[in-house]
Amino acid sequence: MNASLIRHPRQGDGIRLRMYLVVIAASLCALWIASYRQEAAKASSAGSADAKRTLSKDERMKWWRDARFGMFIHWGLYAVPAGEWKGKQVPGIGEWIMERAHIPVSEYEQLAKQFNPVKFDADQWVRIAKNAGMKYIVITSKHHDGFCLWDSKVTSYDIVDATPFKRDVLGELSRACKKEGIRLCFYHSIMDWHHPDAQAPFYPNYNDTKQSNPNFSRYVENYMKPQLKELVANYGPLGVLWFDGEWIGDWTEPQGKDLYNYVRGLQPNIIINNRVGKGRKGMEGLSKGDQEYAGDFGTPEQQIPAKGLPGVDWESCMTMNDTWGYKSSDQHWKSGEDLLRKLADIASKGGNFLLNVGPTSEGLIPGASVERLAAMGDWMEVNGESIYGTTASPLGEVPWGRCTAKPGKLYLHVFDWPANGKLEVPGLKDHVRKAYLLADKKRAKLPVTRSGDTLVVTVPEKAPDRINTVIVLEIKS
Ligand code: FHN
Repeated sequence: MNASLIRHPRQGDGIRLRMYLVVIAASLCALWIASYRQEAAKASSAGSADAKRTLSKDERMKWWRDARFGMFIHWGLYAVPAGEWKGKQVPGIGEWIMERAHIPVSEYEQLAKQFNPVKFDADQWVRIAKNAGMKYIVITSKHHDGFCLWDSKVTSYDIVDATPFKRDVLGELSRACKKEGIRLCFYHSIMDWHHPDAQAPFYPNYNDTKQSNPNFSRYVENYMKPQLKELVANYGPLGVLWFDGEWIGDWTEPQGKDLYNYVRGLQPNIIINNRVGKGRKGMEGLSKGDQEYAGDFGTPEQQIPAKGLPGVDWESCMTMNDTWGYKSSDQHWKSGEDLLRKLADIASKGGNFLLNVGPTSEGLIPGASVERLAAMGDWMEVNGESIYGTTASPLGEVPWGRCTAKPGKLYLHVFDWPANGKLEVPGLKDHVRKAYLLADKKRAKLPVTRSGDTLVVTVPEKAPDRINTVIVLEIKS
C-alpha cells in the first residue's frame, strides 16, 4: 500500500488536531477582537456620554484640583502702547491704559491697525506653559477694553477683522493646547469699555460703578451671551470660563446666576469662577445653594489667603512683575525663588496658582517671564508629585517651609534647611513608615526618630535644592 496513502492514524490525528487548534485559536481571536471592539465602543460612548453626562461638582473639579498650576495670559491692544501714551508713562496696570489715560473709544480703536503680532506662535506659548509644569491656560478672550482675540461674528472689533494680523489667535491656541494636552480656558470681561450699550458712554471714566446704561441688558443678551456661545462652540470644550469686571453697578447677582446657568447650558461640565456674579465678596459666607451660583472657585488676586479658603476651591492669580498686560517699563520681576515658594505655599493651603504672562505687541512672552517659567519647570520636573493632586497640609504652620498631602503621604517643602541636620516636624502623630528625598530615585531612607509629639528626620548636611527641597513621609494615615 502506498505509504503516502497510509495516513498514519497518529499523523492524521496530528494534522486534524492542529487544524482544530488553528480553528479554535482563530475563533478565540475573533471573539477577543469582537469583545475588544465592543468594550472600546462602550468606553468611547461612555467617554462621550461622560462629556455629555452632567458631572457632579467633585467630578467636574477633579482635573482642576489635580492641576494646581496654570498660566494666565493678558494680551490685547494695550500691548501696543505698552504703558505709554502720547509720550508719557501711564501709571498702573498696562491693560487699563484706555481708562487711566482717558483715551476716547475712537482713538483707542486705532491701535487695532497697529496690532500685528507677527512673532506670535501658539505652539511656542503652549510649550512654555507645559514645560513650566502648568496644566491649563487662561487667556483674555476679551478684556475690559472690549477688543476680541477671536474671529467673532458679533463684532468686527476683533483680531481678524480689525488688525493687519488677521489670524484667529484663540483658534490657533485651541489647536496647540489640544496637541499638548493643556486645558484651554478663557478670561472674559463682563465690563466692556468699547460697547455703546455697556460702559463706552461713561467716557472719560469707563470704570464708573455708579452710572447705569439703560441698554445694558441689550449688551448682555445680544452681545455678551452670543459671544460666549461662539467661544464655547468654536474653541471648546473649555476648561474654565474666568469672568471678571463684575463689580460694575449694572451687573447684579441675579444676572450672575442667569449667566452661570447660561454657560452651564452651553457646556454642562465647564468650570466657572466666582466673578460670574458678585462672588468676589467671598464664597465661604454663602449658603450651599447660593454658593452653587457663586461659581466653582474663589479668586484671591495678588495675594495668598493666610489660611487658604477653607471649604471652597480657590485659585490665587498673580502677576510676575506688577502688571497683567505688557508694560515695557515694568521690570519689577518677582524672583524665581519667590515664585516657586509661592507655588508651594498656595498648594499647602489647598489652592491653585494662576501665574500671569503679558505678551508683547509682537506676540512674544517677555524673556524675564520665560526664564522664570523654565526654572519653575525644572523644579516641577523633579518635584511635581508634591504639587499635583495634593491637598492642604494637615499640619499647622511649620517653621522651615510648607507641607502638602496625599493619602498616605506628606510632602515637606523645606525652604530653610536645618543647620544641625535635624528637621523637626511638630504635631505629627501618625506612624511614619519611611522618609526620603523626593528627588532621590532610590528613595534611600532618612533616619526618623521622635521627641514627644515632634518627629525628627535626619537630613543631609547640605540642602539638595536651596529653594525648596521636598522630603516625603510615608505615613500610616
Ligand atoms: O481689572 C482687572 C485686571 O485688569 C486684571 O484682569 C485682574 C486679573 O484678575 N482682574 C481685574 C482686577 O481685579
